Amino acid sequence: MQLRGLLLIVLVIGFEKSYSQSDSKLDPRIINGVEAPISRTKFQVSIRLKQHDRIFGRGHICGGSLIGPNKVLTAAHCLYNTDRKRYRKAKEFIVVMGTQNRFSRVNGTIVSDVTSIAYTNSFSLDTMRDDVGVMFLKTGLPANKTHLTVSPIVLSNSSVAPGTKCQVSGWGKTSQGLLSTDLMMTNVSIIQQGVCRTSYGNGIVEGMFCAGSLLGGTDSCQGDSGGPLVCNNELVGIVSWGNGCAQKGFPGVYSNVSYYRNWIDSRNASAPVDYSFGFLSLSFTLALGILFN
Ligand code: 4AZ
Repeated sequence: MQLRGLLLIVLVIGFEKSYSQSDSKLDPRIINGVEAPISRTKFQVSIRLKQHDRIFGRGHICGGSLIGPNKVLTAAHCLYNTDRKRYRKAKEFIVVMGTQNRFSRVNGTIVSDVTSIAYTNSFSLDTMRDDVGVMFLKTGLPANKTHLTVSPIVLSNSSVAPGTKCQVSGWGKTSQGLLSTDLMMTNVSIIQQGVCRTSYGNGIVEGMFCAGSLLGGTDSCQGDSGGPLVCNNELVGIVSWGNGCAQKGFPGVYSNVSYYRNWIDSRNASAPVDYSFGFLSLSFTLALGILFN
């Protein structure tokens, strides 16, 4: 009995300690950004779980980018239900665009159901390899008329030089530790693969790259996942993972849009679950192996 009491006290003290520790190093997360100008984020979408969005805005789980009138690029991990260890169904999502404030529907806001999703069978939550996914919208951009606050972004098809200044945006966690009400944006620089590997070692595989500030201080964070990293008006990266957010020496890790470009381009509304990237990369690896043998 006494032992149990003692154990309880130890547990409580232990808990308080770890709680206050994580509280005090409240890493500034889109941490230390500014409110995103609508003119520069017309392609930004909010991906939500329909079930949780009965209070409009509460269901936000991830960002995404509009890459065609009915096509959204995001991260595979945004499509995955980690509790149930399976991909979600398209009907579990809604996609919202043309909003700055997550909780407000304004003139021009589009709310769409999702008709199908696509991902690769090689995505792994353990390694975050191939963290790329596509969604198709039921009611995307209306055809034949320009929309004031929503428009798709062009995909990059080449790698971007280290040092290039780019922008990442989203409603992810801020330095307060909560999802943001307003869409935020910050500047991050593309980081050399070798430097990225000094931070993350072999955790960085093909299809990943780092962007951020090695000094820390500004970064994407939880809830920004799936969202856009834009350089020179082209979509270059997808927010994927990192060691915490905005920590010195640990920049954000992004999926490389140009690396996945062929896979992304070849997805269409009638190709829901897909295995071709895994297959293609396997054949590519085999082909390279044969070539260099
Ligand atoms: C996350 O947990 C997450 N700093 C997203 C982005 C980054 C870290 C974590 C990058 O979804």
